[in-house]
Amino acid sequence: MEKAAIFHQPYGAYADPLSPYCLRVRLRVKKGDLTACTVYHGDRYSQEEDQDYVQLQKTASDMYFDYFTGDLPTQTKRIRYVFYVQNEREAYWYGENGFSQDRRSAGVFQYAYITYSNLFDLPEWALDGVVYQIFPERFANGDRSNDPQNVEPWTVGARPKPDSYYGGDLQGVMDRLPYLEKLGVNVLYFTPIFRSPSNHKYDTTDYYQIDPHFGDMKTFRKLVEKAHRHGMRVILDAVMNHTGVGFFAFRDVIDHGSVSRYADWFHISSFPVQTEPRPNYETFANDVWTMPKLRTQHPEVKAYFLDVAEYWVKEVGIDGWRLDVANEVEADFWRAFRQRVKKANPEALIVGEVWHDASPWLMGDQFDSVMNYLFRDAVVDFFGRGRIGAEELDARLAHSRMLYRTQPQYAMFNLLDSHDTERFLTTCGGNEKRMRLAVLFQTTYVGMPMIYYGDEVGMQGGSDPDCRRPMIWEKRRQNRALFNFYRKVLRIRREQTALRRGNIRVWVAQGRIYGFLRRLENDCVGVIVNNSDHMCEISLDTAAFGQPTVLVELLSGQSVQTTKEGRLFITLAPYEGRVYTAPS
Ligand code: ARE
Ligand code: CA
Repeated sequence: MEKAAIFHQPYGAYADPLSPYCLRVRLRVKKGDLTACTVYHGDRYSQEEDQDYVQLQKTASDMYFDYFTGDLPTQTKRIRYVFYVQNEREAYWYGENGFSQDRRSAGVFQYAYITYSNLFDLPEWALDGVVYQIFPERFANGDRSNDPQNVEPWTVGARPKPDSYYGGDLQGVMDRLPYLEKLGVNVLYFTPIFRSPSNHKYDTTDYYQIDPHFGDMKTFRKLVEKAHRHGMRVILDAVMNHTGVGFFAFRDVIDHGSVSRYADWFHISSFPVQTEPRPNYETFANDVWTMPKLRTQHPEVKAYFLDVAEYWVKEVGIDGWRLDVANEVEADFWRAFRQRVKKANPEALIVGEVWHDASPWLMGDQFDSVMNYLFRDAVVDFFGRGRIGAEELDARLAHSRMLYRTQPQYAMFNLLDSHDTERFLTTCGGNEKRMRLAVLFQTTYVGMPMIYYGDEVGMQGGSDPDCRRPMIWEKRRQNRALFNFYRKVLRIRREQTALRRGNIRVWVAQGRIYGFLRRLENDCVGVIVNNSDHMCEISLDTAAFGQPTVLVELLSGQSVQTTKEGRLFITLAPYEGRVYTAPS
């Protein structure tokens, strides 16, 4: 047995209370090494040796490891436990002292008490969320009277430059709510809408004002109210890592230098403030002088921005925040942010922008979710560029899920692309079949699918700013077949609870064929994709479906027979995907 590969810790993703009376534990072991893993558990004050046990199941594997998972029931919320790990040759107890053939010497892991704050308080609605990302300057122009000067023509051929304007606004979004409803999304994520001099508005001047090019407070309140009436939630972008140079506090420092009462709201190395040849203050990224970085550990800065966060949730009624550059801001700031926002509205959702392993922020005390770029990277490599096979796709996805506790996995913003990346169809070299397969995958996987505006009608574009072209509204220029495909897969997601709330297990990962099962109690949905340009025949096990004699394919509506041995034989066309479930 490869003891060095065996890992557990009694917190975080490895000991995750799902309720006060259930602790989900996870054990990581060398791939293929263990034949069984059992956990003996009991109340940590009990005098007797614990006789209750749970058999763990292998629930995921990545390149090097298998992950075993099981749920330990508890009546007292106070748990101690020890693993019993076995392979063909050996068996050991594994506790906090390490491995031993003697149970007592191995020691026990302790989850002292499942407190209220140990629980992950994810709002229930997130489980059913389908997100649509709107870059307001480019989505729809509903009010010409607020257009910036020199707007460029809103055409299919438009190619935005970093400083282009097209005139999109909030009225435009409001007018298009029926379109969004028809598509089947129910969460709108807006990139910044507060007053700012740029087209993207990540350099905020005033956190309490809607940018006049987008509308005013009245329009926004109306939009929120209407969105809610259409069953849609509204999430705004919280840019609290930095401000714009026009923000009142930074202006004050420019005007008054070191004696400004806001001088230590920023990271300024010398006075007076200068922007040339290089800014003498910290900024977002490399010397982006228009974005001075905030000192979020400063009590006044903290107080100011927590008020902002609360105001939009409590007074205006938004449903959550997406946090810009979230991994460069003080964790204590985000902890306080969570408390203020959840107090104002316990149903609010907090989504960080973290492009990498986000586990420190997803322990339950900071964010509910992140923009899932690890998902995107894997999907780009498999579907988009064909750089990896199904086994590696499965390993990368499993690895990224295993970084996190259970609940945040269900609230991930699973994106194919965003306003910061090349568009996915462009990544696919314009090959719509590959894009559709990726969309099918995205909308059946664990977590919230996030659609970047325009992807659903076949928009293309390279990286920023080309990915921010004005939305195509002319019907004959839209890819309506793709739009209808999105509607269909989103409808399937709505109709199959297992796709939203079920667990996930690999079904097949071989060559360019990838299949997985989503299971919720007795419901099971199986998804399979052929990400290759040739026909593939495959035989699949149907045990997870309860071995029915017939399965229904949900994209075509056709039924298929399974064999007496409980197998399903199918032939997949190039780039074909299927979704199976047992008839109800
Ligand atoms: C502008 C130009 C760009 C130029 C950039 C830098 O348009 O072409 O490269 O300036 O000079 C906003 C605007 C951008 C603007 C930027 C600066 O939307 O158009 O770019 O401000 O003025 C990292 C961060 C991540 C960040 C991305 C962009 O970690 O937080 O970079 N994303 C957010 C928003 C952006 C926004 C800002 C932050 C600033 O979503 O839209 O930009 O408020 C790797 C790294 C990641 C990195 C990622 C992308 O994977 O690991 O950390 O993200 O690449 O670079
Ligand atoms: Ca306008």
